[in-house]
Amino acid sequence: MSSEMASEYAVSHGKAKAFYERYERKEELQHQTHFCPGCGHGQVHKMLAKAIDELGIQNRTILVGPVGCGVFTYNYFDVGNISAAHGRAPAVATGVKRSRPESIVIGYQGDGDLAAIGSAEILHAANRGENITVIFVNNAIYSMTGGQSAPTTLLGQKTTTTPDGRHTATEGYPLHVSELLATLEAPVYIERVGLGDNKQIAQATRAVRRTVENQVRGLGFSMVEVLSPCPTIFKMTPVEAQRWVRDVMEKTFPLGVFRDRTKDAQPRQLPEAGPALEEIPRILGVDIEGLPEGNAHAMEHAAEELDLRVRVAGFGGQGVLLLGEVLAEAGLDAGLEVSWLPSYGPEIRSGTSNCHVRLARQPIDSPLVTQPTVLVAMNEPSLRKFHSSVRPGGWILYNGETFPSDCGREDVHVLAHSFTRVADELGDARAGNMVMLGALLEITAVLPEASIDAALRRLVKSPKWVALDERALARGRELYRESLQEVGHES
Ligand SMILES: Cc1ncc(C[n+]2csc(CCOP(=O)(O)OP(=O)(O)O)c2C)c(N)n1
Ligand code: SF4
Ligand SMILES: [Mg+2]
Repeated sequence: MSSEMASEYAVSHGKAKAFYERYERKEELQHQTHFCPGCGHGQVHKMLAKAIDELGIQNRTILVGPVGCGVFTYNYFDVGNISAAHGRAPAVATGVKRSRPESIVIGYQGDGDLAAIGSAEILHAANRGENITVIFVNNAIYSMTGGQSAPTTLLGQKTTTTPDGRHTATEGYPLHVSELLATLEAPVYIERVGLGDNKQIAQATRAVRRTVENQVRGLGFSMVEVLSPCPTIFKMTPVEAQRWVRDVMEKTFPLGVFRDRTKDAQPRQLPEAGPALEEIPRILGVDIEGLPEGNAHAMEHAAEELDLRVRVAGFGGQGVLLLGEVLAEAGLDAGLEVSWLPSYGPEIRSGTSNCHVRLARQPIDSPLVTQPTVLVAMNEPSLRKFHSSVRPGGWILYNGETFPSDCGREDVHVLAHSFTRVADELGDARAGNMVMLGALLEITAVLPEASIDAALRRLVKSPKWVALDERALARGRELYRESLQEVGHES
């Protein structure tokens, strides 16, 4: 073997320089990523980091991350990072590349992100021939949100939204994004690769590098589509998922190069720098003197009004979202302004779940609750995560017999109890959420019981569960009243 060949085949271990030394995402997980074992995203991340290293572009790379399981690109890649709204990476990448043409701008997207909600953005960025790189990780499903069908879901493939399998009559045909974009004039390079076996992985590594290199050479729009396993949602072992990509997925999505104009393409002319910011009002003929300063005081008037901000957090399966929904529905029934915002963790494995609920008399400006007046912590990790965010004078309801002393605060009220055990004694531990809700309702006293009853009956269909939940709510109210007596107050 020649020394040149030997270096091509040399195995190198170690982390690419384009990755951070430590991942600061979570204190306890700094040595690993959030991806499940066998996830294709992890492999594609490595390929991209390697390409950035090899091309020596780390200092001028700007990575535009997606919403989906690839959302944490900014935790892993030590480059410039931007998080785009779901599907918008090609539009964001366009803006970045045009304003910083010397940068290497890479959009990273899943199939839900790119082929569903972001189908317009990718189509037009490709059609304009933007000089950007797109890494498209196609696992034929919405993984992060738990397995709904995507435009790339295969015919017959069962998903949570196509439980009998995808049918052409109802969901149409799998969308062939690479082939579709290759019908456009402008794109310079489009290839579909897979992660189905080692040979495919080697080809994918080359293709990822090539799409980045094309941009370094200034050639124009390049995209690599990577058929990728998601063992968790496919409900397969990592090896089975990898084989499925090769033996099943590839039949619908053949691998290959669909467009290669890199030989003839001329480096794209960079647009001339735009006018200086201060020049813009003059060009537009706008007089900026005397424009209003903005409405910074708009919220002040709502201060004394009802403004209940609740954060509910726990493990998936504890009824976190339902607790929030009952609260919000009851608020609606009582004629209040309400918002309910669920928040799922992107990693299916740890299965955390939390939601934000606001009840107010004034219109609600944002559904986000970053500083709750009441925190309902259904497990210890949630308490640890959110206890410091509670507003002074607010409440923490904690599902645990003893409140961890290092989470104590002088300036908030605490009600700690094993609400799950109480529910278990009532008939089913899963009603622990309603025991906690009962305590919350008694503490806050903002909602009439009739509204709670109406909400419960709307959201819980089984009469058996409605009856149990009502007992749980009543017991939660009692627990709060009893706690007042214990500390010598009379309610
Ligand atoms: C505007 C908007 N709509 C919907 C969602 C919910 N959502 C989050 S990720 C996702 C789909 C993810 O699927 P995909 O892009 O294929 O990524 P994967 O998790 O499979 O890698 C959806 C619909 C969202 N976050 N924002
Ligand atoms: S759910 Fe699927 S796509 Fe998401 S991290 Fe796990 S294996 Fe990867
Ligand atoms: Mg997907």
